[in-house]
Amino acid sequence: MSRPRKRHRVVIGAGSNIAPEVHIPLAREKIRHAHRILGESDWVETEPVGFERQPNFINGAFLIETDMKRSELKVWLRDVESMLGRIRTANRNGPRTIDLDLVVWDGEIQDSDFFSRDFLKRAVIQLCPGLDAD
Ligand code: PH2
Ligand code: MG
Repeated sequence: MSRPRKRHRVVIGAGSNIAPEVHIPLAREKIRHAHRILGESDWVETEPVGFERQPNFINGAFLIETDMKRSELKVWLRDVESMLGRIRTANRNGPRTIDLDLVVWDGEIQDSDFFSRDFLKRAVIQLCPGLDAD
């Protein structure tokens, strides 16, 4: 008998500045089919960080429960980004249909953007109020 897989609680930060009204719902559907969505932050319009000459973003986050391992989830997130038309260019801060970042894994911050981007911190704290104290 194989052992049951462990469940993990994860916050996925999401952002889009190419047709976000299309790509955020599509991302939600992909996530919903592969994981359990426990919560979703508010979605806010944000000014572009890092590279300014591009449209504003819509940013938010999903709290999910998953039985994927961390490495599996990272690959899965990249696959979803590709399926939703994300094209990777030399500009790491350029426009994108969807960006899905693993921000919190079982209560541990995984992405330093959490500390530098207020909108991301706010979305995460909305989903995991306990993280605020750290
Ligand atoms: N993501 C980036 C670069 N700049 N700016 C905003 N407002 N929101 C983002 O999600 C974002 C960004 C690369 O990860
Ligand atoms: Mg990002």
